[in-house]
Amino acid sequence: MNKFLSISPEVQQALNEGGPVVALESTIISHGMPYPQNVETAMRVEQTIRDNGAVPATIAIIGGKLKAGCTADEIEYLGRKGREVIKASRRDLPVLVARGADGATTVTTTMIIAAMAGIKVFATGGIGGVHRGAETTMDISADLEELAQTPVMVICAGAKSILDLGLTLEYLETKGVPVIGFGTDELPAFYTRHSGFKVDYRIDSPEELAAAFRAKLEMGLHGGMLVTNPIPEEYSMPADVINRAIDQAIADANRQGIHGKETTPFLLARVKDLTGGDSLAANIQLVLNNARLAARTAACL
Ligand code: PSU
Ligand code: MN
Repeated sequence: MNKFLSISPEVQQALNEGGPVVALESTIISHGMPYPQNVETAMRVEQTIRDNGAVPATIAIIGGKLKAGCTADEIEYLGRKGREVIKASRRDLPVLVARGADGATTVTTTMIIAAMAGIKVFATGGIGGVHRGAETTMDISADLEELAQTPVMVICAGAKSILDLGLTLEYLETKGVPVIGFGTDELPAFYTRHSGFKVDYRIDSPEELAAAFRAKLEMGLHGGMLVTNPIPEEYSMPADVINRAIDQAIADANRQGIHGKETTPFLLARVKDLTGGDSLAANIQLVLNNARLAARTAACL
């Protein structure tokens, strides 16, 4: 085991026994939702994974240690500190670890640490991607590069239209990342079930998700697999409401000169404010839905 990694006893035992484990990210806790809903949601997501027969491993960087499996106290700490915790992507790891600092892991760093620990399935809300206007800003999330190289299945609810969804799919195609729709042919757009873009393949069962990913691993093809799981109909938002809020949030970000790693957290917080909390309720439900599917899929692997 590598000296930077700290695996909780419960997660280690499940891994030793070959039992199902599901990784969870911490940027969604500290930067993706407000306190205290962030901590409540993180704990509900862990419970949902347990209820579906798997062990949750919330991933974060605490005191310079790469943690696979956070305690309730650590989750509370990350949630309470919120945006004061450094949002840690791949490029942040060397300095944070050397300094013994804390970091909230994005999809990228959660994949890296999950792979180090031997965890194959990871549930989250939404991934980063190619931002609108990337043809001039070059703002493309490191999440896409990580999906290209690190062997973890990422189960999400698609991507928000704060991104350019068409360009995000093109990028994933170039990088050889399979994009699967769970029970759908269409890429879900996070708050809504529809984007107008097609996924590569529709898969209808956790067994087949596991079989496809196992085949990828056994062939030695590096990189991950992106599973997009639409938000349950009853929790999805009206497309016009959410799209108006997103357009407004992007205009605000441009006017305020928001850029770099601040862009995504700014847009998420602004959309939440503009929709009066409805988007937060939808966000919580889709994460729980992804946690259920991830636990069932991990059990098949
Ligand atoms: N998209 C969401 N919710 C999130 C994120 C993205 O709908 O919480 C977070 C994830 O941690 C993701 C990160 O990995 O933002 C992407 O940030 P960036 O666009 O700066 O790469
Ligand atoms: Mn970016």
